[in-house]
Amino acid sequence: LAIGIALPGMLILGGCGAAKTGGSEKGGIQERTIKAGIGLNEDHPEGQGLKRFKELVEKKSGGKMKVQNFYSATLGDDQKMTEALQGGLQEVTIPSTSPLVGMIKEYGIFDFPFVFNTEEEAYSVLDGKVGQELLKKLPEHKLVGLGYWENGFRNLTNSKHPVKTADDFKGLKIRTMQNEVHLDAFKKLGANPTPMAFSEVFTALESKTVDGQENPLATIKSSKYDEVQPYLSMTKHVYTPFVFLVSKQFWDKLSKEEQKIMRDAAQEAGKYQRDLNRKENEKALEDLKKAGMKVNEVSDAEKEKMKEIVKPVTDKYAKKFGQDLVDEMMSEVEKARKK
Ligand code: KDG
Repeated sequence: LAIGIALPGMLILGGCGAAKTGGSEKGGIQERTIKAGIGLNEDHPEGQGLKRFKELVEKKSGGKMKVQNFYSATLGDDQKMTEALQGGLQEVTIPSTSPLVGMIKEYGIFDFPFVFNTEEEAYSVLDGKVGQELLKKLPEHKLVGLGYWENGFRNLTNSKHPVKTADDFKGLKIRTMQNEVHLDAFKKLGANPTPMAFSEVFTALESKTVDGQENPLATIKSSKYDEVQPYLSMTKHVYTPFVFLVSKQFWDKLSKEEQKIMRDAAQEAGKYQRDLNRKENEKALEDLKKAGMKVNEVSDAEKEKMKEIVKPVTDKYAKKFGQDLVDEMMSEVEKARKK
């Protein structure tokens, strides 16, 4: 009788993506529900990419694997969702790598300012040896990484004045991600950085708790920061990626076939997401200008100055994260530059 009672319960759990029976030995495709959450909204290229992921998984599995998408941090911020994956309470999230640095310090190399000039340079590092080596560090933290999507080059917005020179950062209260490299770099520039979860940023800008924030154009537009931030400065100071994470507890229950469906869908949707993101960044610039934001470029000479000012920060963290890894990243960038 006990078994008779336990079995239906287990089947229901299986449907929630938490099958207790080792699906990996069984092979085939089972009924699964995959809860996927992100911090950005549905309009953002990340939201559109997640939609594509859902369509692909459902199609490839003949409708057996269902993906439920949650946007705008309704399941929590990047850190909270990552913890939910580790605890087996959520199956998928696609955070910035920056807030993961407390867990895997090496991810901090992607927070170094002014490393990449183009998206292609970033792709060559992320999809090459360095990026793949870092994905291998995830399973010991109960996570599986299926590749990198694009957040992109970050630009500064604020409510005080245009930022054209390194000096213009002085005294600005800037929201940053929860990441020590970002914090130290902005401090070096004379700004007053405040770490904060993404979901709190709009309100903090609106209430003037902070003067500014920095994010890629697609985020500035989709999060409507133009309504509360008059100045947009094209600092392009850092490229930050997204990493596609799956709960290892969930992953280990999947059959090889199911794992392949997830992997292929994350990669296909990721390619679509990166293309869309680049297009959206271009379009967003025009839209933000039309919406009345005062946009200024930052000269290469000023960017060089900013890079020089933050060099002690990158030198310090290169030692902490591993000089060899940083050198490998830089040599990959050099190679991509010659192509
Ligand atoms: O979905 C991702 C977002 O939660 C976040 O990572 C966006 O770049 C971001 C930020 O500034 O927090």
